[in-house]
Amino acid sequence: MARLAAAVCLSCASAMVYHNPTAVQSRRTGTSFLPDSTLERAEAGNKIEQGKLKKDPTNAWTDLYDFAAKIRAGTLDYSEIEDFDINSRLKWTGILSRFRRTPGRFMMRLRIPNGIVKADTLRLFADTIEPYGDELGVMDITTRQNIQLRGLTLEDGADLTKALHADHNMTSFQSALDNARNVVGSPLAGLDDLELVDTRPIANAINDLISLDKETGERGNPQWGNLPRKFNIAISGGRDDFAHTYINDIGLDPVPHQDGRIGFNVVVGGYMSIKRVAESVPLGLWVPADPYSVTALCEAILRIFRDEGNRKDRQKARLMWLVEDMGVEEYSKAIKAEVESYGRGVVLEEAQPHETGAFERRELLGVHAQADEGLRRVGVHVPAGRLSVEEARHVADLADRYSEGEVRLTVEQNFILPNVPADSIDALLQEPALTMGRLAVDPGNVKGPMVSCTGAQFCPLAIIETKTVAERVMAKVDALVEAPKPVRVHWTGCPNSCGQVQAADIGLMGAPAKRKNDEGKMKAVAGANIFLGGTIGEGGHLALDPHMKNVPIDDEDEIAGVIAGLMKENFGAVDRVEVPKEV
Ligand code: SRM
Ligand code: SF4
Repeated sequence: MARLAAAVCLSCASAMVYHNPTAVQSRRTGTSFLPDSTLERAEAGNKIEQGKLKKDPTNAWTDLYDFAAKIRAGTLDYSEIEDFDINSRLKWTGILSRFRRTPGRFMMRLRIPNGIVKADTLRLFADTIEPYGDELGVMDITTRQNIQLRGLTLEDGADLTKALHADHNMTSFQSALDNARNVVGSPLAGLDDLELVDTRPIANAINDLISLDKETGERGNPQWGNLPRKFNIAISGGRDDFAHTYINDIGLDPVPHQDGRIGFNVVVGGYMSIKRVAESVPLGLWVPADPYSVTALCEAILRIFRDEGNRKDRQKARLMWLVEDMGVEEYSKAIKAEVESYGRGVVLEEAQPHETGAFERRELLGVHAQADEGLRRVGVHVPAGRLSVEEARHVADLADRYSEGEVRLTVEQNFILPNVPADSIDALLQEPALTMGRLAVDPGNVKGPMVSCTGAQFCPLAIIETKTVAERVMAKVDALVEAPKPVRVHWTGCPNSCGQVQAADIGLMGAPAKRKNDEGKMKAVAGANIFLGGTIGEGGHLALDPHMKNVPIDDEDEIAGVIAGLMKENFGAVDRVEVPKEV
């Protein structure tokens, strides 16, 4: 195979001719960056690898507009678009078909580096999805501090990408399938008196490394457009590890150098999947905490992953497998040498010792002091991360009124309003948007820490419905018990663990279950495996094996009782004396 694979327009099958008037010049494809040995392995690789070689997914960045124009002109309909395009290639644009659950509808996954989004962008999202109605047109905050829009048509998705690129310095490109995902940073960046590193410029620089084509200045970077698998990067700003470095392919853990400079110890390979769940391993390296050095490190890790990662077995293609194949020590040497080979003056040093003094992880929900005495950060609970159009507009309005239009998303699927003047707090807490509906500043220790993946309403891989069930069940649990500290209950619809159940205090993962029906026969019902005792923050650990298996969850009162029981046995919860009004 030629090293520079030809880009082919899907609609007319002619090389390098795009119908999109905005594509002014031909661009390199993802495949064109692969060395011959990698191409050979990809050719003999799994179906996705072969599909990527046949039709380069990075060309979907312009095919999207071509499809949209043809659909609008009535010369193409969804059924005529090839399966690989609909189900795989379009994922490079961040637009994912949800046909299995919602025929004719797509989901759009954004990239929101460090989870920081502006009020006007939220309004654009709300305006885009409003026409799809209350059920389909919703917005989800994800477990990567990101946003997904639902109910879209392909055509509207294409329009939105143009608007995002032109006016919002934002893209959905390269947010799904074999791409590096949204870069997670500290939600308290720049606000916090205990901060070691402001993660914002670093998250933005990594986002640009991944998703900005330096040759053309366009969004979508083909250099990282043919990875063997998904790739996650997280940067922590302090000892709280709000970014969960230990479950990311690259985790940047802030530690001051003995000589006083600030930087990160590098951990790699953390991930969750059906086949295996692994905590990161330390690389023994330290990188200075500036965008220039950190992007060199990420580039080296991505380059070696792209060219050497497993192209045969997708269950063994995440970074951890490559690190283990090479051996941590050899892998670490290779990364250091690669960074030095760039000749940019970046040198990776030996990992630095962690501070060991007592440290209590801070809370994100509720009203908290900031480094600046006159300002407060206010964390708001969004049940299961789901926002209706109306709620999204409320969030934008609150941000405009109290936090200079800025909203910070968290991996717990909530948001923070930063820099709220202390003397505005009373007014903010009385806002109807925070007192009359689902959004709450003080949701309590039972409902508040809940996280839920997408589940069967939209996700084709789900075994159970999650978000709506989780919200109802956790309200019931809240009516049964109160807990002295937040108890993190996570729900995930299948073993892919997008809802990170192994990191939860109590985690429910969709699984088969049975119970006797009225005739005394066993019948299949919605169920879950329940994990217990995952920890987060400094020294966080995953609960690798389920504590209970195949527990029926179809009876919501019953499963609420099971969760309340686990809270009492393990997290100091006690029976509620007074039942909250809303249940
Ligand atoms: Fe995930 C696949 C949703 C975070 C592990 N994930 C999917 C897909 C794309 C499946 C599909 O094809 O439809 C889901 C889309 C459903 C939908 O309509 O929303 C999906 N994942 C999500 C989100 C939306 C869950 C949420 O409700 O927040 C999260 C989006 C994050 C983002 O903004 O990019 C999400 N997924 C995660 C995480 C958590 C994290 O990143 O910290 C994990 C575990 C960590 C990891 O990746 O190591 C995760 N998702 C997976 C996997 C298993 C990966 C593997 O190596 O096998 C899959 C399946 C796959 O890739 O083959 C998957
Ligand atoms: Fe879908 Fe499973 Fe991920 Fe939930 S955990 S979003 S059900 S893939």
